[in-house]
Parts: sequence; C-alpha cells; structure tokens
Amino acid sequence: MEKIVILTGAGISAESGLSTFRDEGGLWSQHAIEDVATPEGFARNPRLVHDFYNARRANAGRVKPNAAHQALARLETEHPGEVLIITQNVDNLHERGGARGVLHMHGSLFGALCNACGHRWEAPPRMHPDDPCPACAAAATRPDVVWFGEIPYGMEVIDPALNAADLFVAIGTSGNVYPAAAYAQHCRRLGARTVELNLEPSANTRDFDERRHGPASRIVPAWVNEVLSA
Ligand code: BV8
Repeated sequence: MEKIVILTGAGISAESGLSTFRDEGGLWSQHAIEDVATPEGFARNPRLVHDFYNARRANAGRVKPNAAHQALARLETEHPGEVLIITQNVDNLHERGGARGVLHMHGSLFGALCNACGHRWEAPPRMHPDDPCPACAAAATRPDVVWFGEIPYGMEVIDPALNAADLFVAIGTSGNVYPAAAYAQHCRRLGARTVELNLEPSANTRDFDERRHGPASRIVPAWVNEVLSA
C-alpha cells in the first residue's frame, strides 16, 4: 500500500491568517532572522526573542485550521497506507484540524525548554527571560523551537520515512530551508513520485514530478479527494 510523506510549511497556515516568512510583509520583513531565530540572537537579547514568540503563540491561538489542514487529517485517517505529516510549522493547526501523528521538525510554539537542564513542559501563553525552569529553577527557559544552526527534531523518524516513501508531497513551503528543502530530491532519487502543492513555484520546484499551484485551502482538498478516490 502506498506510503505517503507530506512536508508542510508556513503557506498551509497562511489562509488561516498566520504570516509566512518570505512572502510580502512576512515575518522576515519585520524581524532579522539572526535576531529572533538563532541561538546567538537569543543569547544577545532573550527578551526580544521571547516577545517574538509570545506574539506568534497568541496569534496561533486566535486563528483556526483551514480546509487544507482538515483535508490532510482526512488523508491520514482514510488512506489505507502509511501517511506521515512532517511540518516545519510551529503552530498547532494540523492537530486542531484533526491530524494525529504530526512531526514538528522545527519544534512548537506550545513547547518550552530549559537551556540549563533540558526539561520540557507546555509553554505558558507568555514567556519571559526571568521565568524559572519548573524543574531546576534556572532562569534559562526558551521556546522549544529549532533555530538556524540547530539540529531539527525527529530526524531518526524522518530519514527512514523518506527512504521508504512511494509519494512525497510538499505543501506551502518555499524550499529555502535545509534539510527540509532537500527531501523532494532525496525521495525522487530513490524512485518516489514527488508533488508540489504551493501558491507559486518554490525554489526547488524542479525537484517535483507534478506541480499544482493555487491557495492550499483549494488545491489540497482537491488533491486529497483524488488520492482517496483512486
Ligand atoms: C541544520 C524556527 C544541521 C521556528 C526555522 C547554506 C546553504 C544551505 C544550508 C545552509 C546554509 N547555511 C546554513 C544552512 C542550514 C540552515 C539553512 O537551511 N539556512 C538557509 C536559510 C540557507 N538550516 C538550519 O540551520 C537547520 N539546521 O541544518 O542543522 C543538520 C541538518 C541535518 C541533520 C543534522 C544536522 C535548522 C533550520 C530551522 C530554522 N528554523 N524556524 C520558527 O520561528 O518558526 S525556519 C523557518 O523557515 C520556519 O520554521 C520554516 O520552517 C522555514 C521555511 O519557511 P517556509 O515554511 O517554507 O515558509 P516561507 O515563508 O519561506 O514560504 C511560504 C511558502 O508558502 C511560499 O512558497 C508561498 O508561495 C507559499 N504560500 C503562501 N501562501 C500560500 C502558500 N501556499 C499555499 N497556499 C497559500 N495560501
């Protein structure tokens, strides 16, 4: 039975109202990546970084999953073969759209991590550099997200899943950030079919056998219906 691996990016949450990174007016036009999405930036100004993620955590809590999130949850439930949803997103819209086994390779806004002892807990609505870690009391808490230069989560699950995939689908991602941006090429080399579902061609669009362009809330449900009725 066909094994499907799906990689999603900020574009799948755009129609829910969450900013993407590299589109017009996106997050990287409001903040310098090195200031808010690197360990060095956090060390320099933890208050700025906590506020960046506090704002995004509040936004993510105010918006709703869209038809694309819901369609992927349906695919995960109804497809007879394995479906793995890997997301680069740190929002929880896949889960709130009904998906169950989502792998957050860049972490989550709703997780907190202690830099001193490694303890993880559910993030409060707002985090502050002086917050004591619930386990060791050190004022060393951070959002549990993967910054540039840090190792993505779940590689021990992702790599075998990519190697076994029959179909790899990238949805709402610009193909600029590695290692995720190399997954389509990797799967294609191993004989998988690759599909891009995105508003416009991504930076790695030539890695895909099939490309469908348009808003995710329209093209993802249509694609899922085709897969489930095939
Ligand atoms: C690592 C944190 C080693 C959480 C993020 C030089 C060359 C190549 C690579 C590197 C290099 N120098 C450094 C690197 C590595 C670096 C990297 O790739 N840098 C890039 C910028 C060159 N990568 C890393 O550091 C990674 N770690 O490599 O460790 C390693 C690797 C493997 C094994 C062992 C060790 C860590 C990367 C994680 C960084 N953290 N975020 C947060 O704040 O969210 S990245 C950030 O950008 C997001 O997490 C997101 O994942 C990522 C990608 O963005 P997208 O999701 O694609 O969003 P974007 O805005 O770019 O695009 C949106 C797309 O949606 C567009 O295409 C648009 O057309 C489309 N769209 C818009 N609206 C819609 C839509 N589509 C459909 N419908 C719509 N309505």
